[in-house]
Amino acid sequence: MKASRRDFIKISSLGMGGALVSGALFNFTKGSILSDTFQASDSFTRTPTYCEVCFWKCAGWVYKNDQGDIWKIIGNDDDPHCNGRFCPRGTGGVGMYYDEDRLKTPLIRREIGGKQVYEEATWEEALDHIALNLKKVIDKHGPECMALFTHGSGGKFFGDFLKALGSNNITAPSFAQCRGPREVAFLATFGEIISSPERIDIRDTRCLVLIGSHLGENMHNGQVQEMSDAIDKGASIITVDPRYSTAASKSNFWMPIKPATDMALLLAWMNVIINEGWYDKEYVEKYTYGFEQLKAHVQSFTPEWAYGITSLEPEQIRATAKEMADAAPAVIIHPGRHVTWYGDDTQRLRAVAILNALLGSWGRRGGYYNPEKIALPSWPHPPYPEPKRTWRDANPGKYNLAIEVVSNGVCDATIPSPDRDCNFKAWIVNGTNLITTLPDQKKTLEAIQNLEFMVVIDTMPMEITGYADVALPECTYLERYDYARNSEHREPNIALRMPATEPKYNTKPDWWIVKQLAKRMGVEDYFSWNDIEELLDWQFRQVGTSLEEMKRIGVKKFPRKYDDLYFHEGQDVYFNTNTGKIELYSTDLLAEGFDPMPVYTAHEEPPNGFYRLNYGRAPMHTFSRTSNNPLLHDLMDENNLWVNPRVGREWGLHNGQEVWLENQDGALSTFPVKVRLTERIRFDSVYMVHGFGHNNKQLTRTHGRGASDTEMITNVKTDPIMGGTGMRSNFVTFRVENPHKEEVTS
Ligand SMILES: Nc1nc2c(c(=O)[nH]1)N[C@H]1C(S)=C(S)[C@@H](COP(=O)(O)OP(=O)(O)OC[C@H]3O[C@@H](n4cnc5c(=O)[nH]c(N)nc54)[C@H](O)[C@@H]3O)O[C@H]1N2
Ligand SMILES: Nc1nc2c(c(=O)[nH]1)N[C@H]1C(S)=C(S)[C@@H](COP(=O)(O)OP(=O)(O)OC[C@H]3O[C@@H](n4cnc5c(=O)[nH]c(N)nc54)[C@H](O)[C@@H]3O)O[C@H]1N2
Ligand code: SF4
Ligand SMILES: [Mo]
Repeated sequence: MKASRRDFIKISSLGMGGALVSGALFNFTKGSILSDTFQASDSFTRTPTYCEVCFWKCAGWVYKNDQGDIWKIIGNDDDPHCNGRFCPRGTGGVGMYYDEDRLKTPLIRREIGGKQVYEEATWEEALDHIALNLKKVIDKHGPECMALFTHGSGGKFFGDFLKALGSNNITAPSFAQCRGPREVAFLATFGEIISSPERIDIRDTRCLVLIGSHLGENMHNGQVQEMSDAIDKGASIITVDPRYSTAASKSNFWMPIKPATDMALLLAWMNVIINEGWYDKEYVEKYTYGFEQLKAHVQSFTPEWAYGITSLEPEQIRATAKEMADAAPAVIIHPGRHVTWYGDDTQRLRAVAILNALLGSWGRRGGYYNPEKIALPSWPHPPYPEPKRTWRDANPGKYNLAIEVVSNGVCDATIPSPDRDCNFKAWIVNGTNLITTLPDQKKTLEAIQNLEFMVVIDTMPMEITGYADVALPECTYLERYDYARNSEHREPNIALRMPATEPKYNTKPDWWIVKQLAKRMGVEDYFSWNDIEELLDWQFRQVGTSLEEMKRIGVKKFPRKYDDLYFHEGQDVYFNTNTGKIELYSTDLLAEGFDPMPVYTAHEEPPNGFYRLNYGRAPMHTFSRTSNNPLLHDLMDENNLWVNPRVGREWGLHNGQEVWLENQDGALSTFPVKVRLTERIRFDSVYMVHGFGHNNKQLTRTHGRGASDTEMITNVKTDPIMGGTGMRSNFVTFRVENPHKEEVTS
């Protein structure tokens, strides 16, 4: 077989040999969180951190025993993200540090004897090689032909590096594969985005409506805690989910909606709430724009109409509308987070936003609060050069309402096409496993083959690292400083991450990597601090604290500037929309040629013998990043395929049986997945947890365990408003015999 431009490199590195590779370190036993491995000790030292296992970024303390082993991580009591408690993944974060499969030293792709291999390199060699190649791309195509894909803390250093070089094509999958549609929808409605942690006052709510948000499996810490407190205080929970989720099991109402039909339910709820006069009249009158148009618009969307589409009983639709209205304004129709489902997602989230507006929950206790954060100044630097082109020029006329760079837009524009005069030529990929993260793997791989250069910075040998020209090993969050966490909340607060221990192997933090690269690329003026301690201490001193104090306390809270967590009675409020009001009728969407009010459109149905592929989270894993983590792997080592027993009978499937998946376009799963027969999933769908089915053999624990949902997502419904990738219009069928057998024997 001829080598393609960029072969996936499976074999371990060539060259300097085993010196840097230590043997298996610890033999973790089932369920243990280190306690079987290390001696308990009376004398501990503790250092502050914030967790990097997911993006809730809980602040905690890392404890080391007197042998210097990291012993445990626990939550910081002062932290509003976690209130002193970590989720199972956060506790298991120690496994990221101890994982013996980690990337251990820089690797450079070389062609030796016609075969592509990774050669171990020193940091000097790797950084020189990167600088040389980025300069080549810049000289030939301009700096705007570089893009950064990033997810996670170190991204800001690389972002600043790219801006210093003259490109602002900085993108994260957390927009177009995740929360983008809700941000654009809420911005169009209220003039503000939701952001993270979500500004929802679950603590004080009387009714929480979850539309697909599977809290309890989605373990975003503070939110899950507040939900359980709210339940204890008697709040009612309404869960709309085709699957009997953990949240559904805690709910007063479970609405097992037919997948892909939520818009019909939302419109019917509006119809009932408006026609019964259950909306907040004073609020709507004072704060909103377009009520009369909305009222006329929803007249035909009765619960009876919605019943035919959603399969939800009209009586249940009315009863739940009443439940929400009785609780209003202390009601939250949850804005969701991973909301890129069917391609009309911005409009669905507009419907969610409008419903909240009708019930007057925005700006009200138990609804949506007004979050605040402090302004932590940036280290002074020269102005960034003005890029001559941006990702928008590569996607002319598209996604004008996107408020962040659209990752799949950058990916598309990396594949040469006669329709566009600009292509991306170099990618820097930091902390995102694009192969499992972007839908339509074939396209992602095609884009990568068209690159002149790709650098990947990761802690683990993931699928994406196998395609890098240079792979750089970052040390884990337990071994490094990062920028302080500064996210908005009820009270402004900041959190420090500092190293609990020295970096293992030959790994380095992003701040160091970027500073070294900046020097080599002649943009060191933008990073004129000596080291990160100087940078952090300077920043902290601008807001009345210091690195020394932050090391002691980990989290610092600041008083709010204004008493504006909620609206005051009768307060005049200016909303940052074209009309200065909450826009039930969106002037922005209209101006862009889209429906100013949400409409229902039918989505594709599964062909005969196929089932809609539904996917989600497991409490003990985060995407693809934790499946090889020794501690979390012990808690869950593969995903299963949830299949309704009726479907199981039709196919003669039994519990635990391995099946391969094939989708509507003929894509086959590389690995089999075990069937789990359960009434908790509808007969028209199957369900699996995202993040398994790794095909990189260097992930020794998780390679080949379970199946990958991403491999089955080839039909992508792009949201025309903001470019989000709807991923739930894929249908799978079962292959009970190994479809790869022939390939193996031939
Ligand atoms: N099929 C499918 N696709 C999805 C989703 C889905 O459910 N199904 N979910 C979507 C959503 S909601 C999101 S937010 C995105 C998330 O997408 P990603 O952010 O790409 O998530 P991960 O798959 O966890 O990839 C994170 C990468 O960061 C690496 N990493 C971990 N810690 C560090 C670190 O400290 N430093 C560096 N440099 N690297 C680190 C990990 O090893 C891993 O390679 O995926 C989206 N894509
Ligand atoms: N443990 C854990 N927690 C996490 C993460 C993680 O990786 N692990 N990732 C975090 C991130 S970045 C994100 S974005 C969130 C994602 O978490 P959510 O925003 O909660 O995820 P979704 O993918 O929107 O929702 C998944 C749920 O939607 C249901 N569903 C599927 N189709 C439909 C439909 O047509 N209608 C309705 N109403 N429901 C449907 C599924 O059955 C499933 O229960 O989780 C966050 N929390
Ligand atoms: S929710 Fe869990 S994994 Fe996410 S940051 Fe908090 S402790 Fe870490
Ligand atoms: Mo996400």
